[in-house]
Amino acid sequence: MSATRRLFFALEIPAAIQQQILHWRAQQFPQETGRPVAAANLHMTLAFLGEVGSKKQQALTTLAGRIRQPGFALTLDDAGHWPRSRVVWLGTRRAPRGLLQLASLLRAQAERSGCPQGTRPFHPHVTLWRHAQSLVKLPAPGFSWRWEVENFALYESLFEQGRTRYRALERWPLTQ
Ligand code: 2AM
Repeated sequence: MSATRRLFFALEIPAAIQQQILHWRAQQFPQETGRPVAAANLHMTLAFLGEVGSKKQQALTTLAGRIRQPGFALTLDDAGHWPRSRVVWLGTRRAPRGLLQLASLLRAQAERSGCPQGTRPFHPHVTLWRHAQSLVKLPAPGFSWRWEVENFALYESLFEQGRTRYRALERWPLTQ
């Protein structure tokens, strides 16, 4: 059997915003909230693919490369806690149409290519904490980060020396 990789499509968060979020998180949450996600690992998943072999990866990247849609502005201005998955996240109060369209297309392509997408609806989020405590006091509203999303990427999830790291393998521009 050939080797597989753990893959997902996601939006990158600009490095300057990753740093601002880290700073804000340190001010807003106590350290015992959970396991903080490293700045470079902050991202927004569009479609999770799971363990994928090279043939399927090729098929998925060919389809991704055919996507033609304009970029969009994304604002992170919401936060939440999912006790079951023990995740604390940042999200958006108003998901832009372009974001929903892109995720929906990638998820449909993934499903058709043999990467089941499950039944839960897409909830765009950026995971901030993992293994969160059962009770988390969420920050007061008023925070907001906004940027122009101009591309999306295929990421590989690696587990090295006891740490998870995400590596962008390929990027596609959002242009019509
Ligand atoms: P999470 O941050 O909510 O855990 C890499 O693991 C990325 O893929 C993360 O953004 C993670 O979402 C997402 N992910 C992992 N397993 C998943 C699954 N079974 N379904 C959907 N997304 C998943």
